[in-house]
Amino acid sequence: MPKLFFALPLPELAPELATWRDQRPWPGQPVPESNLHLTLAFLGEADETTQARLIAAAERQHCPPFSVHLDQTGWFQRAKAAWVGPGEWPNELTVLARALRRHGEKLGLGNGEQGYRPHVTLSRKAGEAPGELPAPDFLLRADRFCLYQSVSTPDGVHYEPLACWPLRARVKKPHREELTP
Ligand code: 2AM
Repeated sequence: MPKLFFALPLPELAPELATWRDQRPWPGQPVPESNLHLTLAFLGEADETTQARLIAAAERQHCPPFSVHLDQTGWFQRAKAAWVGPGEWPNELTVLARALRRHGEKLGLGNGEQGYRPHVTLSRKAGEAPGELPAPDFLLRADRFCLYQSVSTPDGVHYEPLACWPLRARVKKPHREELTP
């Protein structure tokens, strides 16, 4: 069964992030540019029926577009992942990530973790944190999110989008009085 996760794609930022990382001492094995993403919710292995249910739930998900300032570096010691991420982030991101995690949990998916720390993993197998560096300064303009599957190949893992949805605010239904002339 494929491993799934929801994430923000980084079509404009991925090349900039990879160049930025490659221009300075950065620990670990670089994540290929085409694999860079900002995870919203990790789901894990899901069969086809569960996949279809996730897609149906994501289709009904509303969230206005938002921007995230990636201005920090960090390191997850246990996962050995070195990353860039925001010091502060908009509530929309927290709410979207939580909603997607809950869709997964209702289907028996997820890793049981409740906290959410947005980040873009730039390298894996990093034995140490990124050293003292000028702070990153990247603006992620999020206007869609995707359901990805991890595909293992002889060249390593690739992340393939199964489906993407635009970020759009819920359209407020007008009150009855507003409808009558
Ligand atoms: P990360 O790189 O943003 O940390 C696909 O495997 C993605 O899901 C990875 O890029 C990783 O996100 C995240 N992921 C993998 N295993 C995970 C786990 N056990 N718990 C949380 N996130 C995980």
